[in-house]
Amino acid sequence: MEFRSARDNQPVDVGKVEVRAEMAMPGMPMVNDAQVEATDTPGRYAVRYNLSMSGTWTLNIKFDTDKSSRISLRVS
Ligand SMILES: [Cu+2]
Repeated sequence: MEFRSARDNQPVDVGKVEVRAEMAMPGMPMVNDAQVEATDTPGRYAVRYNLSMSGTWTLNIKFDTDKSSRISLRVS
């Protein structure tokens, strides 16, 4: 996972990053907290998650103490 500045598209170190994968299934919400490690490259993080089924997951990303973002991840 890579973070870049919207201003100049350069990589940005965003400090601590947390990633939680969620799948909203009726009656059976699924959640997995990913392992996130900073790499030697500023702004680039290694993310490992364990997703127990295929389908569309939402990655909830927290970073830089007070910012967050969501992305959809299609797993097949
Ligand atoms: Cu599921």
